[in-house]
Amino acid sequence: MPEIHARTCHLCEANCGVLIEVEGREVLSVKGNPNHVLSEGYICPKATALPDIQNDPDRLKTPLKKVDGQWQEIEWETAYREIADRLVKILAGSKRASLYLGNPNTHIYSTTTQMRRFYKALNLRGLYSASTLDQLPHMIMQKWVYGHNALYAVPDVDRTQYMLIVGGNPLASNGSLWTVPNVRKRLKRVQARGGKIVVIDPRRTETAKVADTHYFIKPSTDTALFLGILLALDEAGLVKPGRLTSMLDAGWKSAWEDFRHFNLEQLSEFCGISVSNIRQIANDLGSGEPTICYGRMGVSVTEFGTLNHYLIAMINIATGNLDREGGVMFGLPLVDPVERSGTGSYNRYQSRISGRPEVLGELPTAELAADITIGGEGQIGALFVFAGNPVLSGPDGRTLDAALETLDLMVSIDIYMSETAVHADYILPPCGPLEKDHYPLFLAPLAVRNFAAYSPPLFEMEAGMKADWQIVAELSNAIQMAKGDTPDALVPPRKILEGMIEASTYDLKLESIEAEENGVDLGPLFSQLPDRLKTHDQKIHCAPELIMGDLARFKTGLDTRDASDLVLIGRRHVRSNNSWLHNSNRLLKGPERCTLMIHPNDAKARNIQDGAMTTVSNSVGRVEVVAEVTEDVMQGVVSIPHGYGHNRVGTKLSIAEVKPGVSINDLIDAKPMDALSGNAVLNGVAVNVAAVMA
Ligand SMILES: Nc1nc2c(c(=O)[nH]1)N[C@H]1C(S)=C(S)[C@@H](COP(=O)(O)OP(=O)(O)OC[C@H]3O[C@@H](n4cnc5c(=O)[nH]c(N)nc54)[C@H](O)[C@@H]3O)O[C@H]1N2
Ligand SMILES: Nc1nc2c(c(=O)[nH]1)N[C@H]1C(S)=C(S)[C@@H](COP(=O)(O)OP(=O)(O)OC[C@H]3O[C@@H](n4cnc5c(=O)[nH]c(N)nc54)[C@H](O)[C@@H]3O)O[C@H]1N2
Ligand code: SF4
Ligand SMILES: [Mo]
Repeated sequence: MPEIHARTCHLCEANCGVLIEVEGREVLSVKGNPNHVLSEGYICPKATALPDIQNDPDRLKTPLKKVDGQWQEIEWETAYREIADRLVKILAGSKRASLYLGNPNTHIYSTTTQMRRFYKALNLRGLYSASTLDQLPHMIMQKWVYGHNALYAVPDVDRTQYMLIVGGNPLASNGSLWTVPNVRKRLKRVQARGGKIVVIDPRRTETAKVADTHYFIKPSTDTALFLGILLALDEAGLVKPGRLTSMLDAGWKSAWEDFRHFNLEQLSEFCGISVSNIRQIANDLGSGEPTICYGRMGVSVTEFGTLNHYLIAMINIATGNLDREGGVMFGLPLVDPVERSGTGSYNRYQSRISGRPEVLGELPTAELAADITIGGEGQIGALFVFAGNPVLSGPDGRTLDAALETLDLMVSIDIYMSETAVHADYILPPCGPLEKDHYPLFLAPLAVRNFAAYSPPLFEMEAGMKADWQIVAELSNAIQMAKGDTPDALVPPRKILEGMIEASTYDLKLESIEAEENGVDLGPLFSQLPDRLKTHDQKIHCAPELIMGDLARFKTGLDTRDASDLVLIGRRHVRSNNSWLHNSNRLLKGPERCTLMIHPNDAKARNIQDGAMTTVSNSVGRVEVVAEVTEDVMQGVVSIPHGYGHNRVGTKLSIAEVKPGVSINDLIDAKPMDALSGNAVLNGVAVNVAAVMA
């Protein structure tokens, strides 16, 4: 008899409620759960791929060991022991072990509960992760301004009257650092109550198309726009922090002195948005009604990512919209990272490669290849990659490809023989997505409403398989034993989660949350300042020294920068998920998605027809990709989605290989970074584009 199971989709930050109809182990259908407290029936096409991942014949089911270039199956215990022995020998020399954590870790709460054990086993100093390809600028800004790296100000879209979206495309991404299922409906509701949505993006994105206004912006120039908005607010007498005033430190005054050194006309020219349009945006943001300024990937993965997020925070403060209903607000999740963990470290040690400070325990992923290949004390000899695919997702993937081959030991914990895993000596594959439990540990703090939801595993694990957390815990223990240490006792993740929930300020238990198939609504976001601030004086720090230093650096660049001919940006599509959801027929069907979007004028100047093959090249690399001539991308800008390039030798992704596409990251230089966070610069890269002669 078919049965319907309610659970949460763990594939992205939205955490939609899904209803999965099964008969035995067969999935008959996946539908949105209309009664879910957050998603109200919404799902995106990716949810329907959950069974495709679960049943994918390419998904790895047994631990593998590479012997003379050939993969052999190996028992778990043997794999653990061999890895541990090899690692201990490496650690006894001058080389170190390192770890790269990929994006899916954000969605696997259970492994988080075992991570400390893993770090200890590896003697880890400096983690590499997808965070330095993504949100580290937000986090370090939050530490410096609000006093804790996890104090994310979430757009309270359900009660706002105006939202400025800069460098984010939630209609494709389903929201980021913003758990907001069915964002389309929520944005439409803003418009239905007379509010406005404005998008700033070098591409007329899916979100731009539903917005009231869209402005093109020259890539990597948003800092100028944000400064321009601040100046225009000042000029119009709209700087009104209101009740926040008493929470602002002395830096508020000095920051404004720095802002006023800029010139609105020059800023406008730099970013390509007219002075009158900047004034209009400022007037709307400062109207006194609840408004939001929100920025995401497009303003994070640039040279001034941290500065950009600081300026966004200053705009929301200047208009009185931080900690205000309908503005941007801090969540109060059931399990609260702000209360549970330290505020975050900075500069405890430096990168061996560049001398850059460690940021929140992270080293820049853009330096990973160099850390493997450049000799000297502390060179990486052993690398563990956990749910990550940096060969496709990090800058200059070809160089990393080559670097991984030189490691003394590489271990990949992954469900697929990916472009990265293919370089490993051992692959340890965890169980399928429907065989594990889910709790939105990292996502609930980012949600538009405080909520909790727990999904138990839908299926029992297949014989011989293990969950991610088990692999991490057991491997760590084997390493500790090989070192001659006694491993710590193993506490299962569920038990740890129960403890975390019991320690929370809410009067709830895991069992009662589990019993609520539609999730538990913990109410709308509410005002929490100044209590929630974690700065030593409980004030908002408005002029952190390092950020103000970077503002000065931006000023110097503003006067000297010259524009390049064509610059490359990335994009996301609602049917893909970074580099790893291309092995589902259901998601892959439809037109070719890995195309070079190019404006008609730029195409014409190069004799490029729609659908023709082009070469895109620069000093880093060269790819051949089909042109999609479209006015949706601004003149001077071309766009290739990231996560493609599934034609590397030795991978096992038979569906993805049919439409391999090319990797945008083969064109991205690993050297430029956000000076403050070490975040990679993934957009705004100069390229040459030419037609391929038939
Ligand atoms: N040019 C450019 N590059 C980008 C971006 C961009 O916008 N432009 N975006 C960046 C961003 S925001 C991010 S987050 C990164 C992502 O970068 P990564 O995290 O390095 O890459 P993913 O593509 O998410 O790869 C995830 C891997 O985890 C595996 N996996 C999936 N589920 C599980 C699981 O349950 N357990 C285990 N063990 N493995 C699993 C998949 O098979 C895949 O190999 O990419 C970044 N790269
Ligand atoms: N379907 C799908 N959903 C996803 C993912 C996915 O791969 N596919 N990935 C998930 C992950 S890991 C993340 S981090 C989020 C990201 O979520 P978002 O940030 O919402 O997604 P992006 O599509 O990267 O949006 C970045 C936008 O910035 C624009 N942009 C590029 N350069 C600039 C610039 O210089 N200035 C401005 N103003 N804009 C610029 C791009 O054109 C793009 O529209 O999405 C998540 N959700
Ligand atoms: S938006 Fe799509 S991928 Fe994200 S949680 Fe919802 S159904 Fe899953
Ligand atoms: Mo991301």
